[in-house]
Amino acid sequence: MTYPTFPPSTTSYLSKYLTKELFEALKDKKTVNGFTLDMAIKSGVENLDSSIGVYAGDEESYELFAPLFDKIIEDYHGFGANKRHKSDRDIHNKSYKELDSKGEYILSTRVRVGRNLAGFPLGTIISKEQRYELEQRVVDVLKELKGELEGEYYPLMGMSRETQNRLINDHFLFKEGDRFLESAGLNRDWAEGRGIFHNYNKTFLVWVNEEDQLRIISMQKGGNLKEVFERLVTALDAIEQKLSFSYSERLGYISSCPTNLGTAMRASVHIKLPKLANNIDKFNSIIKKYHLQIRGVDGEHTQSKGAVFDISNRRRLGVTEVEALDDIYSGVEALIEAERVS
Ligand code: ADP
Ligand code: IOM
Repeated sequence: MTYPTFPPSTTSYLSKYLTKELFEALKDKKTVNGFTLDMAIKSGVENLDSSIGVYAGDEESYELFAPLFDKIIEDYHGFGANKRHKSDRDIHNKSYKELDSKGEYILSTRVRVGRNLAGFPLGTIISKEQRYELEQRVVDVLKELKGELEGEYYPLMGMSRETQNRLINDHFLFKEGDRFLESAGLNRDWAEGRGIFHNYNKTFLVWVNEEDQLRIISMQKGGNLKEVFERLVTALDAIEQKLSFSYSERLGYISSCPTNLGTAMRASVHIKLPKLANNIDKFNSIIKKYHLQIRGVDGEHTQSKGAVFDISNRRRLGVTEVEALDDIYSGVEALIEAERVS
């Protein structure tokens, strides 16, 4: 393996922080599960338009390759190496109101967390047998959920192309063939051991074995962030009784991409902002002030359509779930106000 060089136009965190010295110091290290620097950086080396460009293979990767990962983590999350993550998902004394009671701006609200099972390597290096074993364990737990969360698991293997496309177009299912995940090893043996669980009205969903082993999702039409978050917490409380997740005292929930450490939570709205779309400076200043992120309507690495944007909390580590929720709540409130008076 030789030191990768990046064209000057590359903006990934990998290209920013992987110095030749760091590369030389880390290139021969290997975690107990066999994860190497080469594997960690492959996605960013092959995809120059990556925003981050690195993935982990297991919890140990974050310690062994800390000289690289910690720089990226500090820059992305503002979380220094001496900090410790804290969790708090109790919103009972929060007075979140419906963000868009007349339904003029917000189309839908979604809150997801990423989770990976303790005792398994992450998806980047998990074996096919382990992936199937993990899928079975997870499905056994999800099938026991009751009440509003009750639903069914649909494996990707054997799902018709038509059903798959419908679920993707309706924003319920992950896409196929993501080149960033492909380079990271996360699409190996596609579609084996992957699938989606959802309740009957598709307000609670679990993706199995995509970028993270689990993406636990609560979503619905409109802007009721509180209701969406509370449903997610109810589901997490139930699932955590049966599954134990990979968690570090320092970094919180372990995820395959460092952007998702900590809370591993992304709370988003799909929101129509035609006036702000034409006033980019104002739009960006609100996004920056409230620590938000803009994505396109079909998820990461896609464009907005018809002035509808995916707005979410950018910080996930070093803030609690409640603080991340405050970022999105106050930020979206400010965006709507700015759109209204523009
Ligand atoms: P993740 O949120 O897990 O990081 P993506 O950004 O790729 O993943 O989004 C996954 C899917 O979730 C996409 O189809 C995207 O359109 C959909 N999505 C995200 N936020 C919302 C939302 N607020 N309402 C409806 N769909 C959403
Ligand atoms: N989380 C991950 N999909 N992403 C940040 C990849 C990247 O663009 O580097």
